[in-house]
Amino acid sequence: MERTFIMIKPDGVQRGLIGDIISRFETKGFSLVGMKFMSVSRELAEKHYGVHKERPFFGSLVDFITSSPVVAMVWEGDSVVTSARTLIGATNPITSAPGTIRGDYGVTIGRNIIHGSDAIETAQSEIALWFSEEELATWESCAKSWLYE
Ligand code: D4T
Repeated sequence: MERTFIMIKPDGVQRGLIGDIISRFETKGFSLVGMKFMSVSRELAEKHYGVHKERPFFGSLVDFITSSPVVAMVWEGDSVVTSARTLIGATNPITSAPGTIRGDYGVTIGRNIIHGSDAIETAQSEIALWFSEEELATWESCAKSWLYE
Protein backbone atom coordinates (compact mmCIF):
# COMPACT_ATOMS: atom_id res chain seq x y z
CA MET A 1 0.00 0.00 0.00
CA GLU A 2 1.27 3.43 -0.97
CA ARG A 3 0.78 6.68 0.94
CA THR A 4 0.69 10.24 -0.36
CA PHE A 5 0.66 13.71 1.14
CA ILE A 6 -2.29 15.92 0.19
CA MET A 7 -2.79 19.52 1.32
CA ILE A 8 -5.92 21.60 0.80
CA LYS A 9 -4.38 25.04 0.31
CA PRO A 10 -5.71 28.27 1.90
CA ASP A 11 -7.95 29.03 -1.12
CA GLY A 12 -9.59 25.58 -0.91
CA VAL A 13 -10.29 26.11 2.80
CA GLN A 14 -11.55 29.69 2.36
CA ARG A 15 -13.84 28.68 -0.50
CA GLY A 16 -15.52 25.92 1.54
CA LEU A 17 -14.17 23.02 -0.53
CA ILE A 18 -12.82 20.83 2.33
CA GLY A 19 -15.82 18.48 2.43
CA ASP A 20 -16.02 18.04 -1.33
CA ILE A 21 -12.30 17.35 -1.67
CA ILE A 22 -12.21 14.79 1.15
CA SER A 23 -15.30 13.16 -0.32
CA ARG A 24 -13.59 12.71 -3.70
CA PHE A 25 -10.70 10.82 -2.10
CA GLU A 26 -13.05 8.74 0.08
CA THR A 27 -15.43 7.78 -2.69
CA LYS A 28 -12.54 6.90 -5.00
CA GLY A 29 -11.65 4.23 -2.43
CA PHE A 30 -8.62 5.65 -0.63
CA SER A 31 -8.17 5.52 3.14
CA LEU A 32 -7.40 8.55 5.27
CA VAL A 33 -4.54 7.79 7.66
CA GLY A 34 -3.74 11.30 8.96
CA MET A 35 -5.31 14.75 8.92
CA LYS A 36 -4.80 18.11 10.60
CA PHE A 37 -6.20 21.62 10.18
CA MET A 38 -3.34 24.00 10.77
CA SER A 39 -1.63 27.30 10.14
CA VAL A 40 1.65 26.86 8.28
CA SER A 41 4.84 28.54 9.51
CA ARG A 42 7.13 30.23 6.97
CA GLU A 43 9.81 27.70 7.90
CA LEU A 44 7.56 24.74 7.02
CA ALA A 45 6.30 26.36 3.80
CA GLU A 46 9.86 27.15 2.70
CA LYS A 47 10.96 23.56 3.41
CA HIS A 48 7.94 22.08 1.63
CA TYR A 49 8.50 24.21 -1.48
CA GLY A 50 12.32 24.18 -1.17
CA VAL A 51 12.66 22.74 -4.68
CA HIS A 52 11.21 26.02 -6.03
CA LYS A 53 13.53 28.30 -3.98
CA GLU A 54 15.11 29.90 -7.05
CA ARG A 55 11.84 30.32 -9.00
CA PRO A 56 10.32 33.82 -9.34
CA PHE A 57 7.03 32.73 -7.75
CA PHE A 58 8.65 31.27 -4.59
CA GLY A 59 8.05 34.32 -2.36
CA SER A 60 4.40 34.74 -3.32
CA LEU A 61 3.85 30.98 -3.00
CA VAL A 62 5.19 30.99 0.58
CA ASP A 63 3.12 34.14 1.37
CA PHE A 64 0.02 32.39 0.02
CA ILE A 65 0.51 29.06 1.86
CA THR A 66 1.11 30.88 5.17
CA SER A 67 -1.76 33.37 4.69
CA SER A 68 -4.61 31.23 6.10
CA PRO A 69 -5.05 27.67 7.45
CA VAL A 70 -4.64 24.51 5.37
CA VAL A 71 -5.78 20.89 5.72
CA ALA A 72 -2.79 18.52 5.69
CA MET A 73 -3.65 14.88 5.01
CA VAL A 74 -2.12 11.50 4.32
CA TRP A 75 -4.10 9.10 2.10
CA GLU A 76 -3.36 5.44 1.49
CA GLY A 77 -4.18 3.01 -1.32
CA ASP A 78 -2.89 1.21 -4.39
CA SER A 79 -0.93 3.65 -6.61
CA VAL A 80 -2.36 6.52 -4.59
CA VAL A 81 0.45 8.95 -5.53
CA THR A 82 -0.33 8.84 -9.25
CA SER A 83 -4.04 8.38 -8.78
CA ALA A 84 -4.28 11.43 -6.49
CA ARG A 85 -2.47 13.56 -9.07
CA THR A 86 -5.08 12.41 -11.61
CA LEU A 87 -7.93 13.36 -9.27
CA ILE A 88 -6.25 16.73 -8.64
CA GLY A 89 -5.59 17.63 -12.29
CA ALA A 90 -2.86 19.60 -14.04
CA THR A 91 -0.97 22.30 -12.10
CA ASN A 92 -2.46 25.12 -14.13
CA PRO A 93 -6.28 25.18 -13.80
CA ILE A 94 -6.49 26.67 -17.30
CA THR A 95 -5.58 23.24 -18.67
CA SER A 96 -6.76 20.89 -15.91
CA ALA A 97 -9.52 18.64 -17.18
CA PRO A 98 -13.14 19.10 -16.08
CA GLY A 99 -13.92 16.47 -13.44
CA THR A 100 -10.60 17.04 -11.69
CA ILE A 101 -10.44 19.17 -8.54
CA ARG A 102 -8.46 21.97 -10.18
CA GLY A 103 -10.42 21.60 -13.43
CA ASP A 104 -13.71 22.02 -11.59
CA TYR A 105 -12.77 24.74 -9.12
CA GLY A 106 -9.59 26.54 -10.16
CA VAL A 107 -9.00 29.56 -12.36
CA THR A 108 -5.32 30.48 -11.91
CA ILE A 109 -2.05 28.66 -11.17
CA GLY A 110 -1.30 30.71 -8.06
CA ARG A 111 -4.64 29.64 -6.52
CA ASN A 112 -4.83 25.98 -7.53
CA ILE A 113 -6.60 24.72 -4.38
CA ILE A 114 -4.71 21.58 -3.53
CA HIS A 115 -1.28 19.97 -3.42
CA GLY A 116 -0.46 16.30 -3.99
CA SER A 117 2.98 14.63 -3.87
CA ASP A 118 4.42 14.09 -7.35
CA ALA A 119 6.33 10.81 -6.73
CA ILE A 120 6.62 8.02 -4.14
CA GLU A 121 9.94 9.39 -2.77
CA THR A 122 8.51 12.92 -2.56
CA ALA A 123 5.46 11.55 -0.75
CA GLN A 124 7.68 9.85 1.82
CA SER A 125 9.69 13.00 2.54
CA GLU A 126 6.60 15.26 2.59
CA ILE A 127 4.75 12.92 4.99
CA ALA A 128 7.80 12.94 7.28
CA LEU A 129 7.98 16.75 7.06
CA TRP A 130 4.30 17.35 7.94
CA PHE A 131 3.44 14.45 10.28
CA SER A 132 4.99 12.51 13.13
CA GLU A 133 4.55 8.70 13.22
CA GLU A 134 2.06 9.03 16.12
CA GLU A 135 -0.19 11.25 14.01
CA LEU A 136 -0.71 8.51 11.42
CA ALA A 137 -3.21 5.70 11.97
CA THR A 138 -2.68 2.19 10.73
CA TRP A 139 -6.06 0.63 9.96
CA GLU A 140 -7.87 -1.39 7.33
CA SER A 141 -11.10 -0.31 5.66
CA CYS A 142 -13.95 -2.83 5.79
CA ALA A 143 -14.41 -2.09 2.06
CA LYS A 144 -10.93 -3.33 1.21
CA SER A 145 -12.03 -6.68 -0.21
CA TRP A 146 -14.57 -4.83 -2.39
CA LEU A 147 -11.97 -2.40 -3.69
CA TYR A 148 -9.14 -4.82 -4.46
CA GLU A 149 -9.07 -8.26 -6.14
P1 D4T B 1 1.79 21.60 -5.93
O1 D4T B 1 3.24 21.33 -5.58
O2 D4T B 1 1.24 22.78 -5.26
O3 D4T B 1 0.96 20.38 -5.82
O4 D4T B 1 1.76 21.90 -7.47
P2 D4T B 1 2.29 21.01 -8.63
O5 D4T B 1 3.18 19.90 -8.12
O6 D4T B 1 1.12 20.59 -9.44
O7 D4T B 1 3.16 22.08 -9.40
P3 D4T B 1 4.58 22.69 -9.09
O8 D4T B 1 5.32 21.88 -8.08
O9 D4T B 1 5.20 22.93 -10.43
O10 D4T B 1 4.25 24.11 -8.47
C1 D4T B 1 4.16 24.31 -7.08
C2 D4T B 1 3.16 25.39 -6.79
O11 D4T B 1 3.63 26.65 -7.24
C3 D4T B 1 2.58 27.39 -7.80
N1 D4T B 1 3.06 27.99 -9.05
C4 D4T B 1 3.69 27.17 -9.93
C5 D4T B 1 2.88 29.33 -9.27
O12 D4T B 1 2.30 30.05 -8.43
N2 D4T B 1 3.36 29.85 -10.44
C6 D4T B 1 3.99 29.09 -11.37
O13 D4T B 1 4.41 29.62 -12.43
C7 D4T B 1 4.17 27.69 -11.12
C8 D4T B 1 4.85 26.78 -12.12
C9 D4T B 1 1.50 26.42 -8.00
C10 D4T B 1 1.86 25.24 -7.47
